[in-house]
Amino acid sequence: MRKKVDIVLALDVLERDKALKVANEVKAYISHIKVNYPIVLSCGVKIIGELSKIKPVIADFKIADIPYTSSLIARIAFENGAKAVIVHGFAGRETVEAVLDVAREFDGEVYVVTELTSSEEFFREISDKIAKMAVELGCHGIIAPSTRPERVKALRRIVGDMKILCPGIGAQGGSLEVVRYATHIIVGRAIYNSENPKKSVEEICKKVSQLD
Ligand code: BMP
Repeated sequence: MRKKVDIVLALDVLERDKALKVANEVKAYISHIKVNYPIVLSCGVKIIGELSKIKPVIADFKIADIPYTSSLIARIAFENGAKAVIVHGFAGRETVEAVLDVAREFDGEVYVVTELTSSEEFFREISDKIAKMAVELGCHGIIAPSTRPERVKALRRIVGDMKILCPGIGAQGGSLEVVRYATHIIVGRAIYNSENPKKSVEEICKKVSQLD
């Protein structure tokens, strides 16, 4: 059983001021800030650099394009200060390799989505294969669903010691039990939509510590 899990703040807010305020309020409790399209499309790509001054940033662009285009997206993320990028495993080995090649230039990390928290419909048949591919290619982590803890347990058996980052805690009703298999939990709305983000993240930390 894991004794410690890191919290990644999923900062899907649209206003720069709110993003910086929330990130600063909870920085003592989180290991990373994850940015996704909503904040980058609203605030511009430079927000990655601004947030990087608070905590290392994971650029969750769920890259899923042909290798060349995927490598361009990854390069923009790393050049702007991201420490890691997220790529969709279903895009295939060539795409993941192209993103890894760019990541190596920046000493960055690549996390591969195995299956989405919101649906297992199409992922059911491929997520184990995606996890195996992530191991074979030397990726740094996988994204796995806290909404299906039994899947996180199964994926942990496939990926060995690799990082597992689990979204879905809080607003999506995922289970904190995944801290037994995950290295990181990803939490967004339960923190940034809270009237008191600091208190909410403290409560999550408390619940996690009570699980051990
Ligand atoms: P929230 O805690 O507000 O539900 O946010 C979850 C975050 O994790 C969002 O940024 C979402 O895009 C991301 N995510 C997810 O919810 N499920 C997945 O399977 C993969 C994700 O990256």
